[in-house]
Amino acid sequence: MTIDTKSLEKILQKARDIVLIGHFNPDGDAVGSVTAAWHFLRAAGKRPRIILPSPYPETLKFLDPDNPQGRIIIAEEHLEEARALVRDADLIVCLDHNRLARTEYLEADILASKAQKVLVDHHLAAETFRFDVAFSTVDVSSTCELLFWILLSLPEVDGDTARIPLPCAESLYVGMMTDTNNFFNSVYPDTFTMASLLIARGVDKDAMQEKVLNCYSESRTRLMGHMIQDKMTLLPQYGAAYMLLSNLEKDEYDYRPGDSEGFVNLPLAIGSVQVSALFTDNVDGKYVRVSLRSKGRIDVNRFARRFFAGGGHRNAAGGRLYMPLEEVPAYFEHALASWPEEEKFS
Ligand SMILES: [Mn+2]
Repeated sequence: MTIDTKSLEKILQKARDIVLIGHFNPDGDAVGSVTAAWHFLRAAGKRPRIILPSPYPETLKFLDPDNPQGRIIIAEEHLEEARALVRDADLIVCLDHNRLARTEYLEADILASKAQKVLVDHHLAAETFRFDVAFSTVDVSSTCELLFWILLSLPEVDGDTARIPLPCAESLYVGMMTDTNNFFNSVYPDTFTMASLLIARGVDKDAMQEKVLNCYSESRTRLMGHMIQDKMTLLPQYGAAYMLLSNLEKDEYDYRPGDSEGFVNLPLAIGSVQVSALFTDNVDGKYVRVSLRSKGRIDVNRFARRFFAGGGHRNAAGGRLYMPLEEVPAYFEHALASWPEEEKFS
């Protein structure tokens, strides 16, 4: 895949202080894309900084650049520092989110900043009009894959992956690996090309898997068992299943950010389940986080937009509900019952 990067090249030439911003509740693709961009820009002589709105999973800590200037700044914990960086940047790059609102605390600051703004994202209906340059397509596995093809198209790389620093290549691989659920979904022919090129570049695929997928705590694996055994409800009339995760249970199982990553996929292993939902109390208890997954042509992106104030992709979407967790099952059933037939499939 080649990408026209001319307008980006012009912006990059002039920029020195570059702020890379991921989304709230960062996943592997968010952390992978901001750290990959950091390593690339740093090697290119720029002064990049990374901001994530909220803490990210501990299993991804190894991607955090081991450098005081690379340290990821969590806006939730260091809001003034994050705001100052956004204000003083020459260039802001938003990665892996389609709406500035997904930066949670920083939307107004980003809009007010005089910095040039670039978007790199793979979600539907991105706010491209808010950016000077926007790379936005849904025909890639992940933001990391899109970023990989952008980097490869830049003249200083010119298709030669040897010119991509190894830590950058590792971050790109991890973002693609996590967003595809380790090549389980959202994989395109180019995704395998990317994986092949990155492995040839020196990325240790097995080591990445080991660090990201096999380094959870005991309590996380026990929580997973508890969710399947005690918290999963099937609604056969809708081919649906859902699980509820309360803040009380999070305490009981010593929950860390990212621990419920992948839980929403578990019910899909059941042949009759076509749609799966995970409802999680947010840390502050102010709302319920909604994760949705589906099989085949069932479109949970449109489902999330209509009923859960969110969106995403056809088979993976999310949103929020402002109601107590115990009211969610009735709302979910109501949503399934009133989901218009013409919106179910895409
Ligand atoms: Mn992503």
